[in-house]
Amino acid sequence: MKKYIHTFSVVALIFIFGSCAEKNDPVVEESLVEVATGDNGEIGVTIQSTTELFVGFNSLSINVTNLTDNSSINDATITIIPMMHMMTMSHTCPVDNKTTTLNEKGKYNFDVVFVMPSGDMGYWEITFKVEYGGKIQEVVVPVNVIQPEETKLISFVSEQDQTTKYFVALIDPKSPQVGENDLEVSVYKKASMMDWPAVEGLSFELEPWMTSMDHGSPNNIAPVEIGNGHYKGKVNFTMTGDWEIRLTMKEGNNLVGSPVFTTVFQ
Ligand SMILES: [Cu+2]
Repeated sequence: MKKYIHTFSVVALIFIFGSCAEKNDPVVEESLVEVATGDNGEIGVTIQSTTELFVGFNSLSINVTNLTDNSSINDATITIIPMMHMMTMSHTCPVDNKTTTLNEKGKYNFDVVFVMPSGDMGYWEITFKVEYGGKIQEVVVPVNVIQPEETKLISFVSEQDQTTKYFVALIDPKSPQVGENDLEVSVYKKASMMDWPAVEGLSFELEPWMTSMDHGSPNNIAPVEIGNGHYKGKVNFTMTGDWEIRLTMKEGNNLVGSPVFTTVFQ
């Protein structure tokens, strides 16, 4: 037992010092802001996120309240359906987990990839189906989705069939800096207006490029599949300024598309 404790503390120390040395990976928990609320007279739903909602990959934290006594409802199973209502039609968008229960942080979490901004073209609503106490309640919450300054979602038609529409969301880096940055993307395709499945089994090539100075960088790791249509790697920026994250996306040996994300940082 003593040996076990000793081993444990050494591992813990390595972990603590290891984290301090890793200056590109601040372990700061981002604070949440309220982005939308709605209720059906009986229960209320509050949506929080780290920023206002944008075209791209958004992590939503949901609180559900019983309006009769303002208590939190923590034992619900929640299903969401985001929907954009446009002039002549409606469509949904990719959701990583359509149904969830309370997580260990005391939140209901959903990862939603909005594919268009709110505006003249149409508006977004999220329908929450909240199942608890033996019944299902529905709450519709209107949400505003902005187009961010730097594009976080790229869509294109497959090079293979010239028909299938793919969507690649840039999840990380969120705030790029000089040196090694986590790189994470998730990929979806539009099977129909109501069906936007994650795409698995892809492979990537990666080339960061500084266009203004016409050079790349060494020590990059192309994103590899981690499940659920997510792919993770490392991108190395050798200096501040403007960078392109050039990706080549393949299915087997076949090119699907070449999304390029651009970022500028100081
Ligand atoms: Cu739309």
